[in-house]
Amino acid sequence: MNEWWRKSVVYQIYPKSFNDTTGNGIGDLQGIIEKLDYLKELGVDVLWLTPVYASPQKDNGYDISDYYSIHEEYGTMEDFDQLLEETHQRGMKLIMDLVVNHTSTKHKWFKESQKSKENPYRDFYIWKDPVNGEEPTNWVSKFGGNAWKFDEETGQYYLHLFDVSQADLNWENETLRKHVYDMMHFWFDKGIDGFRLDVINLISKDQTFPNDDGSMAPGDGRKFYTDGPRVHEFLQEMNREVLSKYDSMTVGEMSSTSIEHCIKYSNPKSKELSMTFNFHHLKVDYPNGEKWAIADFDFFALKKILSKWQVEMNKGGGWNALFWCNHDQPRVVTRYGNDTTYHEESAKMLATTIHLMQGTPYIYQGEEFGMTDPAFESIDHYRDVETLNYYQIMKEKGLPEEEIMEIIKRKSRDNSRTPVQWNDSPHAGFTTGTPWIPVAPNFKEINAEKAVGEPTSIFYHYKKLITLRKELDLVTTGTYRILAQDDQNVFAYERSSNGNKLIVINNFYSNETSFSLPEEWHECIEKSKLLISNYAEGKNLEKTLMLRPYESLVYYS
Ligand code: TEU
Repeated sequence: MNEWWRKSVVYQIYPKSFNDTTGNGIGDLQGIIEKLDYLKELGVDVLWLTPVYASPQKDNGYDISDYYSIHEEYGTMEDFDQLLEETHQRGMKLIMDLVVNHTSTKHKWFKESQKSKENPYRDFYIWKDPVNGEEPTNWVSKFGGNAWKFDEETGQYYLHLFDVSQADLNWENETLRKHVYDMMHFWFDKGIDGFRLDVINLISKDQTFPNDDGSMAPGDGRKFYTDGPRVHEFLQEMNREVLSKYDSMTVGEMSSTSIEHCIKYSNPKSKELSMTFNFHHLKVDYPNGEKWAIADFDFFALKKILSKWQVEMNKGGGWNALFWCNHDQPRVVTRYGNDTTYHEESAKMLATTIHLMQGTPYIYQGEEFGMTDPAFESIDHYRDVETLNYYQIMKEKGLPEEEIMEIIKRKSRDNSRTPVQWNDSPHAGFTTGTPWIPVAPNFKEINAEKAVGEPTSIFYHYKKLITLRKELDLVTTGTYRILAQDDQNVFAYERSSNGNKLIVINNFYSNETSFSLPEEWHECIEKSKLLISNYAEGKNLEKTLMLRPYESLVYYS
């Protein structure tokens, strides 16, 4: 197997917000088919679809009620087969989302499980007796509140690390695991090219189910199920039973993980997954680890974290998924860039920063032409279950409405879930009906059609970065080294391999700043070539470079 995914670029599609062809305000599979040529033009290799299975949509498809059928609003299994075929015809691959830490409580397994303690499906989920008349542990759900829900019928609680409608599966049960593997075979037999595995490092729980003493946060609980006791064993079994039989790629979404574990998950020797997502670089704007609070991002922490993962994953033989954006994160140009005065410059700079690192880059729909957070002012515009829960929690804490809305505006997962801005027609060309969530107000200035029509747009910057990865092996294989670590404005690094090297220099701020080239690079000045930059006029490499706001320069020697 040639590990093609090491040289690939992945594009993430959130179908609900991608493109609607029926006019019901919800994106669909035919809508994706309609845009395949656009994606081919961008140059991406793999499409990742977030869940399109049957679902009550409490968490936009991450609550699955049937793994074997397509959610009605998205289309039919025939539409899916057509999408897969047309994707392959264009030389691209397709991966699905595998959500097997939990199912919807509307899944038939859960419905059976709920019937009685003796039901054969009872043990597919995590049921526990009350302790002193209360919840079995003090663990909190990621969407707020206690993570256990009492069921009157049988007098026990079930565990839900996410929404109350997302019941955690019991991976200790061998029959359940077999059911999961059978389902994976079903999709592979259709011809899909792999899976993104949702919160896969949470599947193995500490079987003693202890209370959390609150050393991280009150009732946090994470240490009892994150990278849990049998997680590697389960993934090795999944690899043996399923993954090893196909030429596929897998990317595990790893909540609050560590480098040591990610090396194990993604080193080919452990026979688990191809690569991992981690989120440490996206928590540098969480004051004291708290998501629902506002702080400027910590630039030194950002450089340090990304660099550490570059170096150590490589050393340990692991493989990083590289990304700034996904459907759970605010838009990066608003978050770490500048979405007003330097929209284009900062969007390109951020793209260059991540795309020339080692790993497999992911582009989230709309990122390729600089979509921003929508800055909705009213809670009525928000749809996400986590956002709505935290709105209530913050209200109950007594925070003033204005402050709550300021936090939600910056932090809500809906920031990335507004419809893709295709053009400047009503609803940005996403739908002829009423979109399920409003379109961001800036769609007339920021949209795909405009970007494709301008040769210097963000879109073509992404396209060029994708091409560079294809042309220069160094981007995939080269050694990473951070430069000017203490610089307060610049994130610079070097990639080198077999006597060739790249220097990537990025100004992360709106002020001008000077950058002193490291000594070892002085002898390369003459023969260095500017590969990609984000201002119309480039510049030659010099001992001291004056960098314009958000300027990004990449030289090859
Ligand atoms: O997300 C898991 C996860 O831990 C987060 O990124 C989550 O959105 C965050 O903790 C909230 O602050 C995955 C999916 O990407 C997400 O959309 C689902 O809601 C979640 O799993 C449950 O399936």
